[in-house]
Amino acid sequence: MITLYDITSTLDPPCWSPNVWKIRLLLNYKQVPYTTKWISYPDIESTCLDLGAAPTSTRPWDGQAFYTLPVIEDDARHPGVISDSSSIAEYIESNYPTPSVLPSSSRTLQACFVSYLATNLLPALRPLVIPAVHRILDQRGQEYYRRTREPQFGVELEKILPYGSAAREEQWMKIAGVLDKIAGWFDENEGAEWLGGESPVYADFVLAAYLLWLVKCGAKDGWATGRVRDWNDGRWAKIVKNCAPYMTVV
Ligand SMILES: N[C@@H](CCC(=O)N[C@@H](CS)C(=O)NCC(=O)O)C(=O)O
Repeated sequence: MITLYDITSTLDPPCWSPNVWKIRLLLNYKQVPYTTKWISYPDIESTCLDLGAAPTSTRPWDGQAFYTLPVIEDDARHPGVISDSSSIAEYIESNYPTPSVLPSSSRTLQACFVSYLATNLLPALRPLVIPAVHRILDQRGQEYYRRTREPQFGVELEKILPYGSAAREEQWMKIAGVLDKIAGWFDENEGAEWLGGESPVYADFVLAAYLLWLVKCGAKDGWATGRVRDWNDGRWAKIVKNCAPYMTVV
């Protein structure tokens, strides 16, 4: 059985982290049996160290080893502890191959798409979503998040693109620009609901995970007001709806 380590919050169900959503969607889609362990932000490092999970990069705030979730622990295999969402996706695809989400026919193109999301959509979303993440965390998570994120932005979380400011509107427009481009790529395969055509590929779950970040953390002027949700003829709401069968939390 696989254990998926996810970051807890005050939401019900608690999941909100985009990197963990990628893996949860994948496990559910492939119907791989798993359970979830919920970890508070300040406990991620010690949990990873206890499991023997490798760091995934260096911490933006002090250059030390960065321990992150998702991590999976597959007690059926040795070594079965994997960190980093892309390595976890590779592991799940190799060990639970059907239905395939990383076929060799589309692997390179998926890598290009995922890279575009990481370098364009993610940075555009970050200043709008990060202050909203703080609101939904448990108390220890909130304290840790403020302590580690504020130095990166150089201001209090509440002062990052304040509600109603022109800078905030500009940021929403940046997101619209990125999403217009992606919508144009989807239009190249008119009628297809997934990048994978009739069924999803891993890159579909990566896109859905970033949208779910926005949906779940809920900036007050975001998804609930129609921003992103209703853009590009409702394409983004449709993607979230199409992923609903794979959002089960176990
Ligand atoms: N490259 C990693 C990044 C994972 C990541 O950044 N996870 C965040 C939550 S979304 C985390 O665990 N941060 C730990 C911290 O800030 O201490 C992946 O794709 O899994």
